[in-house]
Amino acid sequence: MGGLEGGARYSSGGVVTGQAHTLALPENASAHGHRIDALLASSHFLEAVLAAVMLGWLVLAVWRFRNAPPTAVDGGTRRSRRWVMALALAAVGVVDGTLFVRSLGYLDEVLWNFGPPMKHPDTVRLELNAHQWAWEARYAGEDGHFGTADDVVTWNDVRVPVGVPVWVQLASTDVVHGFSLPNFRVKLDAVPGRVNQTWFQAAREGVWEVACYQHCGTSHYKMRGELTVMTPEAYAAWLREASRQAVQAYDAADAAAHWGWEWRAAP
Ligand SMILES: [Cu+2]
Repeated sequence: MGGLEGGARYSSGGVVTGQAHTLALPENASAHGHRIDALLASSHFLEAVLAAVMLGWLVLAVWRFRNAPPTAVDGGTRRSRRWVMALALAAVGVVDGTLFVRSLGYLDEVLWNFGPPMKHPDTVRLELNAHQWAWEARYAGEDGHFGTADDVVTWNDVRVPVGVPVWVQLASTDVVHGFSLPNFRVKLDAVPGRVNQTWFQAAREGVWEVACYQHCGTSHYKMRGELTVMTPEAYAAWLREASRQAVQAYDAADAAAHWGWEWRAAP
């Protein structure tokens, strides 16, 4: 067992049930995570090529000049300087250029594209409040509005249906936290005084880790929740029941429990 760190997959009882890794990354459970993995894989590949070329060049130089007397380095000839400049620029252009273009594609099509969560009729809207040291989640409940008696509030227990966009609005009540779903390649800063937004879509059912990636105080290591990806039917049944119970337990005088906000427009 590899322990819980690194985005282990575990059952709802908190027991590790298995870890499948590609490229030493946590198992990908999201619809878009493979694009991040592909970016990492392509940069690793290009770096390996660069390292091989540089090492090869070094070995070649040592072998070729093995019997030459040592001479002071004077910066080489104009021609050799041009060669070095051209190769360095080509390396930066190819490696960083590839990463830049593919990252822009990801930003345009996924990360900064709130079209899918805005258009999908079953999008789950989720307000998340980071604390020292827990994740509090708020769902609008049966009425579809935040800030009403039937809002469902959970602690370290985020539930979403599989296959639909999950639109997250994230805040913090104390210090800067980092909302991280390692298995979904999702990271977002939780900053006091502002609401940050992101979205993701689960590709399969399971129980996954909700982690804090920002050191946020003495018990930062305990700041961990579970993300349960359910069938749409199970999710709907859970939300209906939790919403019904929330109405019964609602206490208008409990100001601390009313931390939600009006749902914001897409950034
Ligand atoms: Cu934290």
